[in-house]
Formats: sequence, C-alpha cells, structure tokens
Amino acid sequence: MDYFLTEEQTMIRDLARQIAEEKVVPVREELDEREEFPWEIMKVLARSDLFGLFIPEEYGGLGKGSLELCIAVEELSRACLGVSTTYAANALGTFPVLLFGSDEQKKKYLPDIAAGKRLVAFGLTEANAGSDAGGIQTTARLEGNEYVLNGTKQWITNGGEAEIYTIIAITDRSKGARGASAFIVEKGTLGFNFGKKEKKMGIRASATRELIFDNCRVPKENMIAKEGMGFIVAMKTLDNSRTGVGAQGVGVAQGALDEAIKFARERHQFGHPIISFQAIQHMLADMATQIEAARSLVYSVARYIDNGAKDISKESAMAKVFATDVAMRVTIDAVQVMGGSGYMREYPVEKMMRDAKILQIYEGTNQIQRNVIGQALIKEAAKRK
Ligand code: COS
Repeated sequence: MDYFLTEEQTMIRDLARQIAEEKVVPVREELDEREEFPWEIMKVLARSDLFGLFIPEEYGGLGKGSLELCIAVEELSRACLGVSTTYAANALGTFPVLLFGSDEQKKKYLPDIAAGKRLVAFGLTEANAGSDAGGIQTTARLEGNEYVLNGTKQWITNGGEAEIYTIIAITDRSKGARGASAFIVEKGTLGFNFGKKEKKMGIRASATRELIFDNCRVPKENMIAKEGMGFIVAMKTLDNSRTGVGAQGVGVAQGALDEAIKFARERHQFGHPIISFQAIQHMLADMATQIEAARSLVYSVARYIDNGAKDISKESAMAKVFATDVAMRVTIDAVQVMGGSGYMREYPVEKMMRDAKILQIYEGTNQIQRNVIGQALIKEAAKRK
C-alpha cells in the first residue's frame, strides 16, 4: 500500500533499506551465531545521520519525528532485529533527555547522540520490578551536590556498550511512584559497573547486561526533570518508544513474508511450485493482510504523535501490542510455509521467529499493553458519563 510518504521520508526509507540489504543481511547470521555487538553497522548508521533522525536540528539532529524513526526501524528490522534493537534502544534511552531534559542537558548530550558518537541505554527494569515498574529498589540519595546511586538494573539493552545511561531510581520511598527520579549516568563514573553479558534466545547481536551501582556519585545537575518525576519520565518515555517496537514487529514480519514467498516460488512438490497451492496462498494472504494492518496502525499512531497529540499511552500501546502479536504469528507461519527448511539455520526465518518473541515481552509485555489500553477505556468512559 502507498502511504504517501513525503520525498524526505521516502529517502530515509530507501537509505535504511539500502544499509539493511548491503550491510546487515550479509552479516546477520554471523552476528547472531557469535552474539556479536554490531559496532560496524552502528558506524554506518552514524555516518548516514540516522542516529540524528528524531533529534531537533538545534541539537545537531535532522529534526524529524516518530514516523521517520519508525520507518528506519522497520527497514532495519526487516533484515535483523538484533541490529534494530540496538538502534531503537538508543532512541529509548534518549527520550528522557529529549522529552524532559534541561537545555544544558540537551546541549551537552544530544549532539553526540545525534552524531552516533555515543550510544545510549535506558535503565528502569530490576530483578523484582519488571511489569511492576513502580516497584524499583535502586536508590538515589542526595549528599551535598551529588546523588549517590545504589542498586542493580537488569536486562538493560545496550548495557556495557552505551556511554550514556538514563536511570530511574528512588529518591523518596515513602512517596511510592511519586518518589522516583530520573538521572543521567555516564559510563566510567566511579561506582558504576556492568554485569556479564546475558545469553538470549534471539536478538543476539544486541547486548544485554546488568547495570550495577555501588555508591555511584552523580552531580545534582544530572537529574532529569524534577525530583519525584522519575515515574512520569519513564512512562512518557515508554509511550514514545512503543510505536517503534511496533515498527520492529512490522519489519521482521515483512522480512519473514519476503523469505516465505521467495521460498514458495522455488520449492517444488507434487510437480508444482508450492506457491501454486491454495493452502500456501491462504497462509501468505493472511500474513500479508496482517502486516498491512499493523503497518497502517503503526504509521497512524506515529503521525498522531508527530501532530502533537498529548496523551498517546493508549494508541502507542495498541500499535505495540497489535504489530508485535502480528510479528510472532507471521514469523511462525513463515517457518511453517518453509517446512523443514524453515526450521534450519541455513534460512533466516528460524532466527526471525526467535527474534520476534522478545517484541511481545520488552518495553512492557503485551499483557501490560492491554492493561494500559483497558485503563484508558475506563477513563474515557468515565469522562463521557
Ligand atoms: N503518562 C503519564 N503518567 C502516567 C502514565 C503515563 N503513561 N502512566 C502512569 N502515569 C502516572 C499515573 O497517573 C499515576 O500518577 P499519580 O500518582 O499522580 O496518580 C502514576 O503514574 C502511577 O500510575 P499507576 O498507578 O497506573 O502505576 P502502576 O504502578 O499501576 O503501573 C503500569 C502502571 C503497569 C502501566 C507501569 O508500571 C508499566 O508501564 N509497566 C511496564 C513497565 C515496562 O514497560 N517495562 C519495560 C522495561 S523498560 S524497556
């Protein structure tokens, strides 16, 4: 379907597609096999200005919005979700500064982020605070002109590789969700260390590590927004990034459909290419229809955000939950269409299916997304009364 992208949006799509096809596809299997962080590809993305897409021009970026970011993420995801996760998690980590940072913080950090010189990671999750984000235990205690951080963040994408970390920690436990605050912590700060690299089912090119804070002192100026606003910073950050996870779903599903169609045209059984059988055609038709519906929703929500919508929680949760459930179904079906070959590592759909699973889990499980949508429906109904 033609989404009537502008000339610039089409250029961004074509550029990201070209990088995906020329630089990502040839190495994705090896990156997955070796669980290797895609530094070379990150350098290519940096040289192509793709890290600056959503960063305002005054801070060295291209000043584009959510739709452009989604388009780039979709194209990278079509080739490799491990690579696109590294890129998208960088945006996730940047949103707290972009949405709530002071002018000084933006001036200090955004130009390097836009240039792809320094990667970013977002630290919210802990061992006992996953879906229950309000249950975090990491503390930040004010001592003179510094906050002293103690605690451990778990499963942090880009952990260890990123230079800049946006961290949510408790500054006043008695205040519940209103007692959390957000901080910028730079790699190399005394008392800030990393756990071992996690071994994952999929997205194995991306790096996932613990962040360990042991009396880590950060200057007071590194607090993002005001004390007590950390939970809001985290929720708004997730509201803004979840559409991008939806775009990852669209991308990986499209990649899997492309592979399934290619295979079905080449594979012969009973004297005919299997694509001539209605059983296969119906599966491909369902896959294609679901992908188009997911893309339409993701692009619509991205445009909604770019047009200045204030409350985007429900819509971004819808884009995330729908597109990522589609991604799981479509990648499973791509393996099915390809049969025994689909199950073999020789073909990329096996990896796509493993990779897709995380989309239903990270940045809020799909059950949490349904909770967010449900709560919004209740609020809307109460307003109408
Ligand atoms: N935007 C602004 N404010 C929000 C918000 C949002 N999207 N969501 C919640 N808030 C506010 C609420 O209005 C409430 O404010 P008050 O204290 O002033 O009433 C406060 O934050 C607490 O909200 P709530 O009571 O709904 O919090 P819960 O502890 O019930 O948790 C969920 C809400 C489950 C939605 C939240 O914990 C969540 O998103 N969990 C998933 C976390 C996640 O995505 N983790 C992924 C790891 S990061 S990659």
